[in-house]
Amino acid sequence: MEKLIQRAGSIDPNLLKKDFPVFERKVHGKPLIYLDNAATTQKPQSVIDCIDNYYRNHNSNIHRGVHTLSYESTVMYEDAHKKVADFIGADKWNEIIFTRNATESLNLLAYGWGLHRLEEGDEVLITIMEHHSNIVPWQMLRDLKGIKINVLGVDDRGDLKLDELPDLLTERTKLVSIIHASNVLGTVNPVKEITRQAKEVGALVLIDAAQSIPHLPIDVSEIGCDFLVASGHKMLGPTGIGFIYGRESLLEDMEPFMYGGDMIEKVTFEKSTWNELPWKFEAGTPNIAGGIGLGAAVDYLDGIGLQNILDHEEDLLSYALEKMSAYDWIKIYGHKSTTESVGVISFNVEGVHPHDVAGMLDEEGIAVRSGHHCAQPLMSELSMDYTARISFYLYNNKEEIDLCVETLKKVKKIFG
Ligand code: C6P
Repeated sequence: MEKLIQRAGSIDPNLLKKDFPVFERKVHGKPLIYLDNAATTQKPQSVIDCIDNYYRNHNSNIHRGVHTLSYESTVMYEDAHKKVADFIGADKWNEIIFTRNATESLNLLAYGWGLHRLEEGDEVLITIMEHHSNIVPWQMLRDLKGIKINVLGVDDRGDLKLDELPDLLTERTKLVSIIHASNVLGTVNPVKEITRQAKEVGALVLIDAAQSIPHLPIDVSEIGCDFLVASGHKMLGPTGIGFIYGRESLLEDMEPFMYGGDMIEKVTFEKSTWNELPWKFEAGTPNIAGGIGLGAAVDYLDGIGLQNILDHEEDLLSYALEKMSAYDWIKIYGHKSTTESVGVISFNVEGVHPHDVAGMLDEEGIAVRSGHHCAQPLMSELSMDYTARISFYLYNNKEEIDLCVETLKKVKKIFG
């Protein structure tokens, strides 16, 4: 940790790379250039060691034994909740619920809150930028309960049409559920201002921070939101772990999502009562190793400093945009305004299918994603089916961007 803090202030991606064992391997005989960080991030040695240590030395179930191992596992798992709470500025650690991922978090809120608190005719406001995970659960409630989904659009610069927000917020709006940073365009939405306006009509606010939390400092008390969700694997943590932040009073008032072991206080055949927060929402044996691993990822990110990560990514982003914009056969989506962005660029090479672009980049050891990025409504709004996408993180450098652009030139020559 001390080593990391000393590095804070400016990021040296080449030094940081040494913390990530995956960069020791080659892909097709070439050094790995990992530009698929929006899909998932690589894991530092400290996270891998933490999981290894847990299984080697502490492995045991939590809340279920008085023996030493069970006590240690329980403390480690609860500590991980505390780390996440501190990381996002939550008042209390019991406001953090561990889930499998952002998708499960959103489903938990749709079932636990929406199913019981929304009535026919109530409205949920989302945006056209949403990931499918923040669309489909509300469609389930629309079909089940007769709620209405309103959608805030995006302009051709890739920004939300904020001037249309007041008309979409009505006295029937019970929830505004918005993506913080787009995993397709990189746009960072003004969630604090949107929250302020939502509160004026008495709506709750849910932030999908899956694409923002790994890349910029977030403070839920400053935003003023009621819920926030994210995935561990997009922030250097393990797969299979995500979380919800929820205001304590709302979580207390919510119904459980899953029923069974550990989420109960007392069970009789006549009636069962629920455990205290956050365990009411963590039924069954949880992903203990994953939770502890997420805590280690938070320690690592804290050691680097989120502002440093953001500054580094902004530098990479403007460098990449400048390089790529030099070629009129590269079509870049979004990034046309001065709004804050995270390091995500969706693009197409004229006349070449994005899967071919990604395939040829892979030949050079460069990992990017191609496809619809689980955001089909946004894709169709911007008149595209698929794109290639590069996405940066703290271990990427400018030489990697140069190599990527050089390879795109080859792609154009061969396929275009
Ligand atoms: N986006 C991407 O390649 P899960 O899959 O549950 O961990 O995360 C879902 C999710 C929700 N919201 C946003 C903004 C996201 O970016 C994601 C995950 C990945 O863009 C995988 S589809």
